[in-house]
Amino acid sequence: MASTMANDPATEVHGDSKPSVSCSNYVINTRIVTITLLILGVGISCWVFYNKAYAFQFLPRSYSSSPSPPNSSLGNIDLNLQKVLEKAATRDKTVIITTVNQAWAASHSIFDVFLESFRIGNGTFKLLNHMVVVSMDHKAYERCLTVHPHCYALRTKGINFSSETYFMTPNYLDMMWRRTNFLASILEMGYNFVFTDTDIMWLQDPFRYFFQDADFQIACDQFNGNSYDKNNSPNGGFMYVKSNNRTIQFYKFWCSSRKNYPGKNEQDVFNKIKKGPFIKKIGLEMRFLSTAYFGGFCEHGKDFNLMSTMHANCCFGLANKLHDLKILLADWRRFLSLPPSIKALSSSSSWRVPQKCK
Ligand SMILES: *[C@@H]1O[C@H](CO)[C@@H](O)[C@H](O)[C@H]1NC(C)=O
Ligand SMILES: *[C@@H]1O[C@H](CO)[C@@H](O)[C@H](O)[C@H]1NC(C)=O
Ligand SMILES: *[C@@H]1O[C@H](CO)[C@@H](O)[C@H](O)[C@H]1NC(C)=O
Ligand SMILES: CC(=O)N[C@H]1CO[C@H](CO)[C@@H](O)[C@@H]1O
Repeated sequence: MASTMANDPATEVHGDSKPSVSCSNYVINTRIVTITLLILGVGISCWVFYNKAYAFQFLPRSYSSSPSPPNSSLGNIDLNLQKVLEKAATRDKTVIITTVNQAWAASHSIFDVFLESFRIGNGTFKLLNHMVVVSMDHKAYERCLTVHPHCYALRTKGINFSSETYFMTPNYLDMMWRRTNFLASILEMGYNFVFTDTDIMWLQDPFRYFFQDADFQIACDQFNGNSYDKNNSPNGGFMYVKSNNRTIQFYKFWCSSRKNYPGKNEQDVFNKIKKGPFIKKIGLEMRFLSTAYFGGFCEHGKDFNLMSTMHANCCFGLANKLHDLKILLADWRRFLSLPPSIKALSSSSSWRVPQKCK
């Protein structure tokens, strides 16, 4: 996935509203590491295939200055993002956010499959009107403009997030933190969001499955049956976060905790801090979403009638994900075409995946 942000001399964020939140303290360091790796040629030769939960993989092969935004005074940038959010938001100021780069947004790649899921999902088509596609590079932005009404370019000067990136390399970490910081600024601007990885298929409207009383709810790779239990294994690829003082404080804390866990991605750090006293102190209501509704290749419920989203987690490699997600959508289509009496049976259907994702 994506991320690192703002207010760092090394990065220039198209849309970071409040420089007060920074996930990017280590950008310069990690950039130096990245450059060193590249010089050594390590970046090209080591295919670290270790992606457990994460969707986005980026290879740090290309590392060059991306085009800086035409005119990057912070005021303009905020206005840009503000405009996109205003247009896309629901009446209660909620947006769906996903991030893409060139490799993922390319024609016939994951982004197309992702959009297809909204079109064939039950009650999901209308949700596309509320989705903001955040692109990490220019090609992804151009591609978005051709297929979707709400596109936003999140740009980083000097870092090229265009291609696949090795899981847990410095470039990967920067992207993940940048994303977290970006989401923090969305909250600060007063918008609630559902963040979704692009390798999550939206099969049914998730809003009817969300907890009404939670500030922060997150999907899981494995779910132990208790939505309050912080021992669940969360997956940052799918979260529903309401904008309020508690969540804004929490995101600031999350971002600032990066420095205490060098080399960790935002999900690892989340797992470090989720049980800490800070959450209690600010009174953040955190819940974990059941895999019966928000499933994935790691774990999922059996009843298609309940299934809201399916994530290509526990899978690495864009091509493998793409292969299996297409089969997953075919399975879903087949389920939808069953006669109602059969469809209603909880055992009417089963997934033929994971295959390549195994
Ligand atoms: C970033 O990397 C991609 C993929 O390797 C490449 O096609 C593109 O030209 C690069 N962008 C810049 C601005 O260097
Ligand atoms: C957040 O807290 C401030 C005071 O600390 C208060 O003025 C404001 O209304 C609060 N905002 C929300 C959204 O609760
Ligand atoms: C579609 O969703 C509605 C509720 O929003 C539900 O009543 C209906 O059974 C769903 N259809 C299928 C095929 O799951
Ligand atoms: C704030 C800023 O960067 N302004 C620049 C916008 O672009 C023009 C022309 O490229 C520059 O002259 C400004 O300095």
